[in-house]
Amino acid sequence: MTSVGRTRGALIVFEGGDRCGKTTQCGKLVERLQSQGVDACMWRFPDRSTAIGQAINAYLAEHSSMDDAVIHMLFVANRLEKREEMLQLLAGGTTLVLDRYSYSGVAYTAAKGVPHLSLEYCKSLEVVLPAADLVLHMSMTAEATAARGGYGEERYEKVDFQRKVMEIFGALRDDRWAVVDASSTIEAIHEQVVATVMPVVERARGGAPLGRLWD
Ligand code: NYM
Repeated sequence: MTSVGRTRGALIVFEGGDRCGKTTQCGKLVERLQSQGVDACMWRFPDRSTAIGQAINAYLAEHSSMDDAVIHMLFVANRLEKREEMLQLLAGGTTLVLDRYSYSGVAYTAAKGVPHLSLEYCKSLEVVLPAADLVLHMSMTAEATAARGGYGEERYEKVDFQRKVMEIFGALRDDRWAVVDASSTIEAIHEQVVATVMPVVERARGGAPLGRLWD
């Protein structure tokens, strides 16, 4: 993907298992960025507000069941329907902080171990989307997240499955990923996140090109 100019926003993504504290950290990061004069906003994937997102929500709440390939496609479509808006915001200088993205998409589906839904196949469906400038991997054991409040309310919140998801996140890491110890305190994590994010925001502002997923 080509550079979108000298003032583009950064694409910052939080990833990790369920109940690892991503949403709290996304909110705190956006507040901090804004307080430092950085134009920033937070999105979550799945975006449960769209028609596709509502179908995903029903599936996650176990109010409906779906073929694994179909639900995977819905998660992908839920990102693709936001692609244009995402690119426009970034090009206009807004830093986007995402609570999950395509990395969750491929990790959760590949963790199911369905032969025709391999990691490579899942990746291939999203190559038209921008890559994150930075993925903050909130790392924690599956057992530790299971002890947190609300765990088990949604599909996928099972220790064995989460362990597989975490293994796949580990295999996806490259030099754009930073690992954060999610078992630390909210404030300690936040300070580590801010220190990691600021140089990335500066690089994007300075014209570092936006990448394409999996390149
Ligand atoms: N999830 C999320 C997927 O299976 N595929 C995806 O592409 C995305 C973005 O949905 N268990 C799963 C991961 C989580 C759930 O939960 C969303 P939350 O608490 O809203 O992040």
